Amino acid sequence: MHYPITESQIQFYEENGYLPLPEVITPEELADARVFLEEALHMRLTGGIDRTGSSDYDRVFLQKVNLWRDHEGVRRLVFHPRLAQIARQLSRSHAIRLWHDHALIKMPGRDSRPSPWHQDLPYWPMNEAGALSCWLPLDDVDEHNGCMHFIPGSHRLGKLPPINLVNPQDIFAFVPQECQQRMKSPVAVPLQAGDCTFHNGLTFHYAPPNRGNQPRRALVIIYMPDGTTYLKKPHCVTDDLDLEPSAPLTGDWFPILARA
Ligand SMILES: O=C(O)CCC(=O)C(=O)O
Repeated sequence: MHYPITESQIQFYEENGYLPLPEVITPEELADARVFLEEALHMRLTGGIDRTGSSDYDRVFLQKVNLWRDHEGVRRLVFHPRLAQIARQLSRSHAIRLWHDHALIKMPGRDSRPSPWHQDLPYWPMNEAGALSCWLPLDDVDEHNGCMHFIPGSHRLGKLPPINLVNPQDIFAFVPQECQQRMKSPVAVPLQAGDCTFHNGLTFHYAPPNRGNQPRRALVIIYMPDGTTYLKKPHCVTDDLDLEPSAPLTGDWFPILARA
């Protein structure tokens, strides 16, 4: 099934730096995704997600990167042509590659911490902007259990310093004075499981603590336009790949998932 994206949705994404989309996966795909994610996490976390999560970082979210490498069902979801084609259209690229996936599980309870306001691109070893994330919750999300919040238009500020997710700096302190007022209008995006948001790697985003009583499970698929090149800096995905500075990010780790 193709998911039609209109020119006005692309323009909304370009203007605001994010785009919510309803029902990007079917109820059957959602049911499978929940099983696959659970299985993949069990392979990485001894005892499963309910038995881990005591570090300060884990209280922001349990993060497991590149589950597609471990689990065939997760791989099919991460490589899903419908989602990749949306990413390609929003980035107006001729071809879109996988950067990586990660599961972000925000555990419930009094210890749960917010995902602080940050941009993603400052963490990533890429010279160009343009990479974008599909944030796909496998549970219904709202302000009570950790839905995403965005600052519309914040991606146009360009790349700011990376934010420490455990002891966060105030990202708004890096915003020039004349833009401060505009940057203070966050939009909360509650979603049903199976809906998603796409956001640009430069868009400021945040999620509140999970005050519900179940883990908030999100699978995030991160895409980059074909032609994105390597910026030499530490990152768990590229550290062992022996890449030359400015080499295009290509090959088995970064497959093309959709073409025009
Ligand atoms: O899921 C969250 O709490 C934060 C998500 C996030 O930071 C991201 O997808 O880049």
